[in-house]
This record gives sequence, C-alpha cells and structure tokens, in this order.
Amino acid sequence: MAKSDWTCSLSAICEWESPDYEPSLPVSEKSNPLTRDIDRASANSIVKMLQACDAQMFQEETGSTYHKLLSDQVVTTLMEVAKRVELVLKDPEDSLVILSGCGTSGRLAFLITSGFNRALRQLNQSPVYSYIIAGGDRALLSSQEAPEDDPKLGMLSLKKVCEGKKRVLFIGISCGLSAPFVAGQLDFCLQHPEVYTPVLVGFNPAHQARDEPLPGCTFTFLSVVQRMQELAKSHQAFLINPAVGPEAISGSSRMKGGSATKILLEVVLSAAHAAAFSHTPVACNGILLHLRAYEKTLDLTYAQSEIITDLVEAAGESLRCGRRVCYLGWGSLALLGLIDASECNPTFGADFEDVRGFVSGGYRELNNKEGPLTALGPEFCIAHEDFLHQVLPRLTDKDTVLLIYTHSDDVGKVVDLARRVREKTANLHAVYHQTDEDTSAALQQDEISRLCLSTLKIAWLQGASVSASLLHMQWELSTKLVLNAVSTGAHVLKGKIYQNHMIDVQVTNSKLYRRATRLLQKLSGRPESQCEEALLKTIYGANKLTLDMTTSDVITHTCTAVTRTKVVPLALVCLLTGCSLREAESHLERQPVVREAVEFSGSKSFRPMCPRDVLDVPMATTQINGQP
Ligand code: F1P
Repeated sequence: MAKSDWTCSLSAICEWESPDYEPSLPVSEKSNPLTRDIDRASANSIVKMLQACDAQMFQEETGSTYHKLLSDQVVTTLMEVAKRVELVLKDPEDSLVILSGCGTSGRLAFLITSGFNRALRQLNQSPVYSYIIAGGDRALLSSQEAPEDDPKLGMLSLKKVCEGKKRVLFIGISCGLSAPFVAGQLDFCLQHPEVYTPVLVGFNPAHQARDEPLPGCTFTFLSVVQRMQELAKSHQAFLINPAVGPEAISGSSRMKGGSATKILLEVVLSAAHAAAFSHTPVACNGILLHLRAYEKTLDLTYAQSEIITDLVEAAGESLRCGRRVCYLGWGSLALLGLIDASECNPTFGADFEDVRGFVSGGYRELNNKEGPLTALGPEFCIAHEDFLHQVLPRLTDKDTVLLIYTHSDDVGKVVDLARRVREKTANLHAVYHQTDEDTSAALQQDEISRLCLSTLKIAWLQGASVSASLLHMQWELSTKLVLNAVSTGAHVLKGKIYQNHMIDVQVTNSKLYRRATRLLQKLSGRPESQCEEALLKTIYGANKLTLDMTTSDVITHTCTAVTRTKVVPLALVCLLTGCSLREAESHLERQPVVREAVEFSGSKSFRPMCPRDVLDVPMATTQINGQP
C-alpha cells in the first residue's frame, strides 16, 4: 500500500475483532492493525490513520463478541443512567452525581462536571456534579500516575466528597477497566448500596477487566465488575462498556477512550437535563440522535484533514528541532488544550515545555476545586499572561503556536494576542469554530486569518434541532480530535513511536509496568520472565537482582522507576545484546536510537521493521512523505 495514498480496507478495520488477534490482550491494550506503520507514515497518512481509528468508535455491531457505542444494550443502559441522573436533578437535596477517574479519565470528569454545573447555574439550579481525579487537582495538568494504583485512596477521596450525602450516583471511569483507584471506589459503593449507585464507564468487555490482586484488598477490578454485573440485572449498578477498537498508539486511552468517555457521559447528562428541565423524557431516539451528532462531528472535523495535516507538520517540525508547540485557548476549548498538552509527558516522555497549553483567564476560568496551583511550579502557570511573560520573549519561527477559540469568545482579544505572537513568529495557526449564520466577528476573523499561516475553520449548522449546548460539546470534541492528532502526529514525526508502540513508556504505575514487560517480549522475542528481569535490572540500576528487589511488589518497582529514564529502551538493548546495563547506557548515550545502539554493539538479533528512529532523534531529513 502506498504510504502517500493511505486507505484502509474493511478487513483491516475489523481485524482486531477476530478472536485470534492478540487474544491475551484486552481491546484497550491491543495494537491497532490500522496504524501498524504509523511510524513511517507521512503527516497526511498519519491524519488519515487517526481518522480511520476514530471512525471505529461508531462502527456498527457485527457479531456478538463486542458491544459498540450504538448497540441496543449500550443505548438502553445510557437511558437507565440518564433517568437516575434525572431523579437527582429533580430532588437535589443531599444528593450528588460524581464522576471519577485517573489521568485523562479524571481530566474529562472535570471538564464534563464543570460544563454541566455551569448549565445548572444558568438555570438557577444548584450544582449537583462533582469530580474526583487520582492525585488531586495537580493531576489535571500533570502526570500523577502513582495514586492510580491506590484503591484505598480512591475510596477515601470518594468518602470525603460525599460526606453527609444521602444519595450518590457514582460514575467511575477507567477506559481499560483497570485502575485500582476506581476499583476501590466501586467496591465502596457496592458495600453501601443504601447511599451509592455505582456506574462504570470503560471500553473493554467485562471479562477483560483486570484481574490482578490489589494491595491490601480482597477484590480485583474483575471481581468488582462481576459483582456489578450481578446487580445490573436488578438495576442497582450499571456498566457502560462498549468496545471502540484499539487505540492508534497502543494503550493511549487519552485518544478514543477519552473521546468516547466524553461522548457517552455528555449524552447521559444532556438527556437527564432535557428530562428534568425541558419536559423531554429520556428516550431512545434522543440518545441515538445525540450519538449520531457526535459521529457527524468526526466527519466535519476530518473533512479538514488537509489543514490538520499542515498543523501536524508544523508541530512535528518544531518538536524535531527541539522547539515547542503552544496552545493558546479561550473558554472550555482551552481546557482541551491544557489536557492534550499535559498528556504528552506520560504518553511520549515529553518535557512539559515541548507542548504547553494556556487558557484565557487562567485559574479563574478553570474554576477547579483546589484553586490556583501556580505555586507548584512553572508547569502550573497556565494563564495567557504567563505565556506572555515566560514564553513569548523566547519564541522564534521554529515554534508553533495555535490559537483555539470559537466565534462566541472575545475575538477582539484573539486578534490582540495574535498580533503580539506574530511579532515573534510567523508560525502561527488558528483553530476556530463558528456557526454558519454568525458573521458578527467577520472583520476580526479576516485579520486573524491574515496573521496566521493556516486557519482551520469549522463551520457548524445551527438549525432548530441543535441546541447551543450540543453545539458547544461538538466544538469541544472536534477540538480534542484536532489537538490529539497534532500532538500524536508531531511525536510520531519526531520518531517517538516504534510501529504503533511508544517504546519509551514511563513505567510509573502497575498498568504501565505490565505494558512495558509485554513490549519487551514483543520486541525481543524473549520469555516474560527474562523480560521482567531485564526491566527490574534497569529500574534498580543493578546488573544482579537482590532478593529484596525480586520480592518487592510492583508498586515499589514503579516508585523506583519514577526516578529513572529510558527504562524500557535500556532493558531492550540489554536483552538484545546481552550487554551489561552500563554498556547499554553508554550505547544509548552515544546512539540514542535503540536500533543503532543494538547494531553498534554487534548484535545480529535485532531486525527492526521500520526505518524511522525509535528514540529522541530527529527524523532523517531525507525522509519525505514517509519515504526514505
Ligand atoms: C488511566 C490512565 C490514562 C493514562 C495512562 C495511565 O487509564 O491515567 O488516562 O493515559 O495510560 O492510565 P484508565 O483507568 O482510564 O484506563
């Protein structure tokens, strides 16, 4: 298949559903056959692959193996949960709806609860939604993966938020049905059914939930799910877990997992609001219409794939030459910029300076529970003023800046900022949404387009059937897709991905520890025990493992791994060459490309399947459109 003309066949789209396809892995961890060669694709092909992966979210149910987003069973559960939310909205006293999750799932819990509490305030209703994110508010903007492994912490934070409440609808989000933090919360709900009704959102079938023992607990994620399945029969618990297909970058649940979380929960909460405040009872048709509106959002967004490609290229070029990408946003779209930027560190091992998000109004706009976090360090400085002071003075044409806004934001302010950025760099781009009828800011928009190198303008139809709130949620999803494509595509172009795996995965929690071991098995062809041994040796910086090291639990390993860099690449070099850890370190120091480090040390055993650099080095300048 020509890389410059990437298309996908139906069999490739459905291949992951075959029972023989990576049978030991849950859907959320499988590698997507559509992106097998993403590491050597052009920007244009990368965007097309991401489009095809995203489209899998709305694939119809083909057999009985996997329920999909539009399956009857899923739609029925969405209706049931919406009715529970409606009850809370109609009688909010002493009641709460809580959305909780780790990493991206927690960030989206924050985004969604903020939006729907705002909607309640506009209706003069008191807010009923609350969010919990593992690691607290700092995890909204940075990677805090260790707390994800703590079921007790999850349970305690839930208890704290619910103090004095008589009725709580708890919605736990774990894309992989795997986070111990969420399992602890669900278990607590199951133990206190007089107050709590648990709902689980994730993207694996129930039997693929994680079955690993949890420290200090008698339950696993799987056993919690099984108890919930039993209670689901009598509507005392709910599972919303359609399969949306493997992620474009294996295990990167920030992408489809995050988008599907946003879609599902917004559908539920919107239906509940319409039932409680607009005399529109929760109905199957309404739910389906809303889901289809998101499907159209994907189409409308990727209809602009040429400009998205330009953005990916610009951002990729910036990252390749060690420069930065900045998202300057307004309103909730800015929050999507903050979220996307914050995920680049855990996903690609990026520095916080590589991709940064800024929001007009800073923490005032964010309105998070813990208030301003600027004292925690420069990566928590998120206002446009912080950008003007810290970043703007050092900007050059090699940095990429994206303005992200809608026509309902203060477009005059966008013009002002665009002018200031333009004095420093011509590499300025705009991503903005407007309704087809609105021309109020046409002159200012023309000015912005003149200042920008490219303008990604998405025009939306605002007919009678599309409410302002639905439109806004569509803008948000569209922005998420664009930014995910920009940051993922840019890191692929930088050479951070091998096939469709992130090889330099941070081994900072148990899920990532298991993923790292599997990756080593796949790339070295060695047995699991050898791979885990090599991983532990690099984590502990030891050529020989002591009893202490081998008998410690995974949490101890991951706490130590936080202090180490390039753990997986080092382990891989050791496995493939048989060299010592020190030798592997020096190979990688001299040659940060794993493939070449291995070849340099004389191994014949490593046969790379892609020509693109695996680690930290810029793509060869002769590589055009993915062709060497
Ligand atoms: C939670 C999560 C992801 C993050 C990384 C570590 O996953 O924090 O958001 O990208 O993979 O885990 P999940 O519980 O939603 O599956």
